[in-house]
Amino acid sequence: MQIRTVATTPFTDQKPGTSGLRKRVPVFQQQHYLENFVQSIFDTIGTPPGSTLVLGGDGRYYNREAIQVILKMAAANGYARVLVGRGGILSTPAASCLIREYRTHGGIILSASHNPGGPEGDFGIKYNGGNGGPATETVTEAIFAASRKIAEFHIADTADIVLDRDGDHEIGDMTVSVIDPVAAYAGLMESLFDFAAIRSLLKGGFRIRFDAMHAVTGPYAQEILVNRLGALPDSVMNAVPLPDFGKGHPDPNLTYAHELVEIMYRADAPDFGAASDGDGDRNMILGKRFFVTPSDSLALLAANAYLVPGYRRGLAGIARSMPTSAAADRVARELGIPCFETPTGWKFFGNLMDAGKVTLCGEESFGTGSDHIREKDGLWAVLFWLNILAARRQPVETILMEHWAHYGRNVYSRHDYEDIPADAANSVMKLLHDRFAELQGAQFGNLQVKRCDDFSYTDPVDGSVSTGQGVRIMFTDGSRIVFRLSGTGTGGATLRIYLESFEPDVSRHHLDAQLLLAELIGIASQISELRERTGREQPTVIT
Ligand code: G16
Repeated sequence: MQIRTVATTPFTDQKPGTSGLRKRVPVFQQQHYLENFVQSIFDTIGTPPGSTLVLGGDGRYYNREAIQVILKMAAANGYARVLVGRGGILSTPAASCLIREYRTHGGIILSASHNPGGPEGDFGIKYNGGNGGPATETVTEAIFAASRKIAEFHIADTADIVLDRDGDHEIGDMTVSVIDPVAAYAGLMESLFDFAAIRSLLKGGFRIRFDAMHAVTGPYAQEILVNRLGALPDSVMNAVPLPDFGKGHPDPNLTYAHELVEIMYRADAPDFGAASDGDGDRNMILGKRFFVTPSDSLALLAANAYLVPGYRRGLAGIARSMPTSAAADRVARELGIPCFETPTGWKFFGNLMDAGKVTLCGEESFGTGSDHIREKDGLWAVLFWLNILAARRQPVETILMEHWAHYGRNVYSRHDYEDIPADAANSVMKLLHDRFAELQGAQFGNLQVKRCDDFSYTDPVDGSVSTGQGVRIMFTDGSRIVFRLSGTGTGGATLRIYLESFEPDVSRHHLDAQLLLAELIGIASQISELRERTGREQPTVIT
């Protein structure tokens, strides 16, 4: 095998966002674009002797091509072994699971998560460290810095590896092990949840529907829900991963998972519905004609964790991202455990979990997970819910209503304005900053502003500081509006408005969130001059 060292010049736009580098496929197809970024990763993380790497992706367009390039570069950069999922497939949680199980020098995950795929769609690449979690900001900054001064990359001249059969192959001194992408992950799930109880629930006629959205979770759901738990074969829909996700948008929310939503709102709806995203780390939970917000889901899992074998020992603490509702904080208070508020991005939970400070984590962006791995985990959340349902034998809606009756309801919604011109989005954010002083103490109907700021976070473990993480307008009654620009989009800018209020009155708990939040929605529009500055009348997505 010959190793080639190829001269290259830097690209200026290889700065990882909320979760890795995400760009349109044609950007990645530019000569040396992928190679530059991969070499920047290798130059940053080094290659200790005998290192193993995990490699796989969500099966989207360009996944296979990228895997072949990365394998040849890993060989040229001195790796001893690479574990690749069969067909190049690994869900993000399964990759995290493998990194931890094999104690590898981290892994490379190819995904743009919930963003659409295909020749004109999105592609993405991120590095996860040896703890199985997304690289910290310090590491992603170092990768970016390396990408700005790269002058050469190393690649082995060799034939492509056959990815569709399990087995070992050699590239020079490096072994490529093509492995079952599902087995280790499914085993981990079986160790956490009461599979016998879930099996008996399903056997008793409890009907479920899981939408894999033509993305990576199909094979995982098939093996776990159908083969191991005995769910009916039609319980898993859109189960074959396709490079363009069937031209869909694999984002499990009420807008993009509409096929599932229609099924769950029919008169003969199944008892439980769920969907996951492109790379399998997000989840949406539905009951019969009932949507569970991700913020409520986190709180509910925490309150019911004592019913689940893997969590019966108790929770060390809970963490949620700042824009996520404070529903989980109420549960933490009652359990007498800490609740941490971090910036958006799963990478901020890693240190807390590694330090044993938290067990459960969640984000409003349809992410929930625990310290079993270091990524959020879509199917894990589905199994956690099924375990609770098997233990409580009540409908999803009843469980939520009982939860709210006990803790009160943190009424919550997120309004997304997608693909707006970056200038307009930035001007909205600047306007809000400029208004901090004027808003202080301002009265809007019954609501009075208590405080405004731009959220910043000091990591309690390593002391690192992250600033500019979202503008918060907080009211005296505990309601709040948060404005934040997404860090995961690839076209224009996405402005997110997060709205939250607290409703203690049980007689109002069944009311629609948009209705309960109407006053806050009006204030958000007024103070941001959103319509005037973006020309948008309505959000693109409401969750
Ligand atoms: C990523 C991150 C999440 C984050 C989400 C939304 O999820 O891993 O932690 O909450 O993006 O981020 P933003 O609001 O910046 O778009 P995923 O599923 O896309 O990897």
